[in-house]
Amino acid sequence: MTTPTEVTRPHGRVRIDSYLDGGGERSLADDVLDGLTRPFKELPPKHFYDARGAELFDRICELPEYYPTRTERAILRERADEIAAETGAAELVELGSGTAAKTRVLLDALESAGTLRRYIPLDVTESMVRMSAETLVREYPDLAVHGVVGDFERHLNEVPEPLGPRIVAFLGGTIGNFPPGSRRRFLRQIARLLGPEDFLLMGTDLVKDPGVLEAAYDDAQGVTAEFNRNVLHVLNRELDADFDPEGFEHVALFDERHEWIEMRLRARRAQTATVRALDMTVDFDAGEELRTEISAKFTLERATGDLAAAGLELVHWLTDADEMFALSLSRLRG
Ligand code: SAH
Ligand code: AVI
Repeated sequence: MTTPTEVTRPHGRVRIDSYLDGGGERSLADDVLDGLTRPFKELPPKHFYDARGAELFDRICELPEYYPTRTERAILRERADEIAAETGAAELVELGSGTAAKTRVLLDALESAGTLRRYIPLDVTESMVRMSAETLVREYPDLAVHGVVGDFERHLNEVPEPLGPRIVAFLGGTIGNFPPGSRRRFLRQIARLLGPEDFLLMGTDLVKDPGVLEAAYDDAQGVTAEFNRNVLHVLNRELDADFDPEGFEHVALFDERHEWIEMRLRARRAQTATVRALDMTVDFDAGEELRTEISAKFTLERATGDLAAAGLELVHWLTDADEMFALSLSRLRG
């Protein structure tokens, strides 16, 4: 474990450890240097989520076309008591917790089961960790919240030692945003947070009709397009760059061979952006694309294979009646 750059205790039952100062910008700079100098330009999706990006993501979750959030919430509502009984969890660690909206369903079930003691949200968006911590201690009078502001690819070691049996929740299908090689590596790191009594509860979006998938990532109101372009606003602000977000078109395509959605930004015309903080320029030909996200879709076989590669075995596969989305409950292979 390393020392947090900042520890705050805004309330007797809340502690927030922050690990991002400086490191966040460094990693953005590294990702720009690495991803925008290649023939096929690419940026990792974690840079979408500044305060505006987090707000846009929340709006995406409410869109009629974006079925994952409401479907996962419905599965949780139906199965949370069973999950609470099976796990007997005293704490819930949540990776990429965001507003923790769906988390309440799990917290309610664990509270009713009488086992809940602590919630540990980990997210790169500091405002989200603080806001959800402060709201949740008001809503749950016996709950302690230990928030971690950090990058789950770099700061999983900073998750505090367990107080008792735990569930590590990784909801929303965010596991699909990892490229395939690093997805299994990341699952192995998550497995290190688990002891023999602990469980991973992971949300995975499922393979389905490409039309349904593409609509979910290219909504009629253009909210996802704005979310996609937000990464350019982040670069402009954080690295003193001058990308023209409106000079790029939002593209969302289902790649049937890889079974993933790709989001890209396509240059509407030839253009050059300057990234002053890195003393570099980035040229785009007309029609050139920058890949900003993949969102892999799963089958039971794919999820089981990924979990097995991380030393985890499936305990329950929980889906909705239409098999749009699945939650897997897994544990260390005995
Ligand atoms: N779990 C919520 C939010 C999903 S959106 C839900 O199911 O609705 C993805 C979340 O992961 C965002 O809150 C984003 O800020 C966070 N995130 C993305 N990349 C991250 C990273 N590398 N480290 C920590 N959090 C990250
Ligand atoms: C966070 N993640 C699971 C979302 C997804 O569906 O891949 C991010 C998102 N991108 C566009 N819309 C939503």
